[in-house]
Amino acid sequence: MNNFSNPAVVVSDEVASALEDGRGVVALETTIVVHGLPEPVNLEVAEACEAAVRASGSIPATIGLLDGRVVVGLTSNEVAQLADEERHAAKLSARDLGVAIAAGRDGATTVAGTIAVARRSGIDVMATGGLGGVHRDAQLSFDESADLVALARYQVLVVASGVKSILDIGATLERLDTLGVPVVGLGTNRFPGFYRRDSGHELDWSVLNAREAARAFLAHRLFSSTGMLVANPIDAERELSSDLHDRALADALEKARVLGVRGKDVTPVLLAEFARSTAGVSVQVNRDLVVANAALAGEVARSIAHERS
Ligand code: PSU
Ligand code: MN
Repeated sequence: MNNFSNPAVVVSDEVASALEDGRGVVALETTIVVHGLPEPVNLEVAEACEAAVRASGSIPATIGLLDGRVVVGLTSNEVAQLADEERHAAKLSARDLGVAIAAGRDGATTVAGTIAVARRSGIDVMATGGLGGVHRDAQLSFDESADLVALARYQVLVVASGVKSILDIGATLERLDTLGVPVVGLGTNRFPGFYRRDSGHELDWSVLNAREAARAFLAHRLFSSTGMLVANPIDAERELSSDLHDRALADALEKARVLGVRGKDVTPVLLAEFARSTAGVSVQVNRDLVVANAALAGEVARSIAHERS
């Protein structure tokens, strides 16, 4: 089944039959693989996320654009093609999809781009590392990730380890409030700070497990057309130490300021500087949290499928 019935979108046989059978399906993004993590860990993460979703009893649907066709359920070969630097895959938010399709481009989808595709394909759940958010200088730059508006627009449950600490976390939570997007901690009422378990911000709501998250989302959908954020903190023994974190954060913000980066490049530059400053430790933490989020998303998708049947 192809809900798009449009040649610009190709749904893999495995994903199409999982959707038809009412099984849990988890959308996975590709920006993290192409623009967020260095080689060779990026491709290992893509594989590990798919394996984690399968181990939770759901089917992964990695999403990206190849030669102007949106693929829902990329093979690992196709992910590797996208990540090949020579192909210069673009970073695609929701607004970029149509233009990139028409231009016949390759592209990696962000959270916003991925949930736009997921929603239209009938996929309810997505996993990522950290949601995009409001940048620290947003009052001057107006830089607020389109991920926030996309979550308000597309009814998809996103599992993330909060938002990256490079952002203005308090402002991001305020925007999610305004946009009507519920934020629910998994086993915690503290909002996670990506590399660290606790960003210092409290949450109004928490759930104990994937099943409760699934039920909350199904109930939310009775009254609202927005998505929902399930905030899953990294394991305590895997988080970045506060010393290392604070030093890397200062380095990263300074680097971005000196380079004067703008727009789409801001997040990749900050993440790369974090990796340099922590001698790769932040990459390992990022890897671990994304894979854990994929596993949780797999459980949530399976619970949603179960509750509906
Ligand atoms: N999570 C990660 N690494 C990433 C991202 C998320 O662990 O690179 C990506 C996602 O694709 C997210 C994007 O949508 O960062 C945010 O980019 P921007 O701030 O330009 O909206
Ligand atoms: Mn931005």
